[in-house]
Formats: sequence, C-alpha cells, structure tokens
Amino acid sequence: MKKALITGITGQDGSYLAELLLKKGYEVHGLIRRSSSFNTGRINHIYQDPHESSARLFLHYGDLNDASSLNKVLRDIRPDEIYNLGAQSHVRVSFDVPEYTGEVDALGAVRILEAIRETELNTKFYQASSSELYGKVVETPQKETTPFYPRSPYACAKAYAYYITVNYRESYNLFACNGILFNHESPRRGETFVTRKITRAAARIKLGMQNCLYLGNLDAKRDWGFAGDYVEAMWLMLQQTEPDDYVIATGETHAVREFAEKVFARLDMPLQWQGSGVHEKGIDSKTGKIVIEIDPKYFRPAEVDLLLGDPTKAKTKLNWELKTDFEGLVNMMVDADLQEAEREKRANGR
Ligand code: NDP
Ligand code: GDR
Repeated sequence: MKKALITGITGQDGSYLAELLLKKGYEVHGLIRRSSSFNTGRINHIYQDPHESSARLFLHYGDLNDASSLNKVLRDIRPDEIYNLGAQSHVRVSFDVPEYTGEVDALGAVRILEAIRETELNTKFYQASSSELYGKVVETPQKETTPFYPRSPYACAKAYAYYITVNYRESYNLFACNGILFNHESPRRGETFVTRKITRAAARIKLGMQNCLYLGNLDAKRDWGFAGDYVEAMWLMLQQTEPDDYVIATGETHAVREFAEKVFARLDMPLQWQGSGVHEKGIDSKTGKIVIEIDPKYFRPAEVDLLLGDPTKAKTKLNWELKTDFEGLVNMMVDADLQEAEREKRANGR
C-alpha cells in the first residue's frame, strides 16, 4: 500500500486530496496543527478511529515552522509521496503577517525538502505553487515559461518555495514537482476568500440573515476552477516518470463583479450596479435593496489584476481533464451555501 503525507490536510485542497488518495487505496497521513478549537471540520467525514483495523487515515501533530516535527513525522512514516499544501494562504493577510507568511510558505518548503534529503528517503514531493507568482501581467495566458512578478509577501514566499523545489530537483536529483495552480474553489473554500465570501453572504441575504456584503476590488479577474478537479492534477504529477512543473487552470477568466452577478442571479436577486469607485453599490433589482457595498479595507497594497492560465502542458502530458466549468462551480457553491444557511436558520428557530 502506498503511503502519502499531506501537509495542510485540514484545508480545502488537503481534504479533497485525502479523499482522492483514500479512494485510490493509499494509506494517508496528515500533518495537523494544535488549535484551541476543532480544525478538522473538512476531514471529519473521512476520519476513522485509528484503533479500527480498516483505518487508513492518520493524523500527526506538527508544524511547517518546526523542522524537528517534520523530521520526526518523515522518519516515522517513510512516505512514498509528500504533498506540501500547508500555508498561510491568504494574500491580503500576508501583508499583515509578512514574516510569518515567509516562515511557513517559503521556509516550510525547504524544511521538508531537507528532511527528505537527510532521511535519504526515496519520496516524491509536490509543492503547492500558485498563479500569484505571475502577479503583475507580463503576458497572457500565463504558462510555465511566463516570467514571475510576485505582488505580495505571500507570492514572494511562494516564489522562494517554487525555486527551492526546482533547486533540490536539480541539485539532489529529488523527484520534486511544482503545480502552479490558478485559483480553485469549492463549497469547502475558506469563508474569507472572495468566491465563498460572496456565495455565503448572498445565501444569507436571501434568507434574511444578513443585510449587506462588503467587498474590495470588483474588477480583479481570476481563472477560477473547482478544487476537486485540481487535486487530481497534483496526484498525476507524481505518477509521471520524470518530475516537472505544470500550470493547472481553466483557460477562462472572470471578474469578481461577474462572479457576484452570477451568484445573486442564481438566488433570484438580479444585481444592478450604481455609482463608481468606493461609492459603487450592488442593488437587488427586484427589491431595490442595497446588497453589496465597497469597503476599502479589502483593497490590497498591490493588486493582481488579471490571471488567465494556459493548461495545455498538463492536458497533453498528464492527460489532466477539467470536469467542472465556471457555471457549474458557481451553482455548486451557491447551492451548498443556501443549504447551510437554511440549516443554520432552522437550528436557530428563526
Ligand atoms: P487553506 O488555507 O484552505 O489550507 C491551508 C492549510 O495549511 C490548512 O490545513 C492549515 O491548517 C495549514 N497550515 C497553515 N499554516 C500551517 C503551518 N504553520 N504548519 C502546518 N500547516 C499549516 O488553503 P488551500 O487548501 O486553498 O490551498 C492549499 C495550498 O495550495 C496552499 O499552500 C495555498 O497557498 C496553495 N494554493 C491554493 C490555491 C487555491 O486557489 N486554493 C491556488 C494556488 C495555490 P489549519 O486548518 O490549522 O489552519
Ligand atoms: P487570491 O484570492 O488573492 O486570488 O488568492 P481571493 O479570493 O482572496 O481574492 C481574489 C480577488 O478578489 C478581490 N476581492 C476580494 N478578496 C477577498 N478575499 N475579499 C474581498 O472582500 C474581496 N473583494 C475583492 C481581491 O482583491 C483579489 O483580486 C487565492 C488564494 O487561495 C491563494 O492561496 C492562491 O495562491 C491564489 O488564490 C491562486
């Protein structure tokens, strides 16, 4: 039975990847952080008591900031594959905690690579690289050869992690790959990323549980895919004969504004926009109520205006397939958040 270690298993991608690997028959190990409240909500449905003989998912306390914990987990498990998904993954927040973001997102990667090297394991390594590396537009669509221009402490840290992964591949002949993944979303997306923030708030506005949604830059454009499709690409990268770096994207881009329009339309609250700049407002054209306002606190010191990826290499070399389109993604997220809001409303007897 193959063994995999996932850092960031409690996050959006970690949970989908763990499901995929369990389905493929792997023994899955996840690194989790000690937290004062439960942080395993996304993986509870696949967790089994480790005392049961059929258990194949095991969790280990550790931290990407703590090399000794990483070394110990690697020595104990001796995984065939490591997926390094753990990160302080919020771009806006990285401007508030730049040093911490560098510790986890940049040095975290080298800590694991060093642990692989020191333990002399024949482990394949996947690094969660990001389209944020492209930052300021140099060319579109962005592909593996497009130069990087990081625009945030998060992206700068991820640039280090990208290059150290390439460097360990070239220096020590490690099987190490970068997946340069463009934005990918799901009903499990963290609530403060823009897509989930919009679907969650719109559902709550629809049910009268919230009045208004506050957003930042409505004109940023992103290439949004479904996380469930993207974790398949991570696995495929580690099944090749040679390690390499791949862009994973849909090849379509949409503005935040358009995402919001689609979401509110699905909930029968078609949006009309009024005003401009920080005074712009989104109005539910059926009721005339203001449902979206701008709060400048969500603007970033430096913005990434346009991301649009070219996944040709992944499609041809990995045979990776995109299964969920933009419309399908929006509908999946809206429907899940509407159900969740309905549950909450029922539970509160409202
Ligand atoms: P999430 O924010 O949902 O998950 C991040 C995970 O990292 C969580 O499990 C979190 O643990 C863990 N983590 C945070 N800090 C540490 C630390 N110091 N030590 C160990 N683990 C830590 O991110 P996603 O699932 O969306 O993304 C997965 C990876 O892919 C990240 O590296 C992200 O930067 C990258 N990425 C994501 C993209 C996307 O669109 N989703 C696109 C491109 C790259 P906890 O639950 O305890 O907070
Ligand atoms: P991003 O995702 O920064 O692309 O990073 P996010 O959803 O946070 O922002 C996307 C765009 O929306 C604009 N925006 C807002 N963003 C947030 N979070 N909240 C708001 O209220 C808001 N209003 C407008 C942003 O300015 C931005 O332009 C994600 C993360 O998952 C990274 O870890 C990953 O590497 C990249 O995607 C690819």
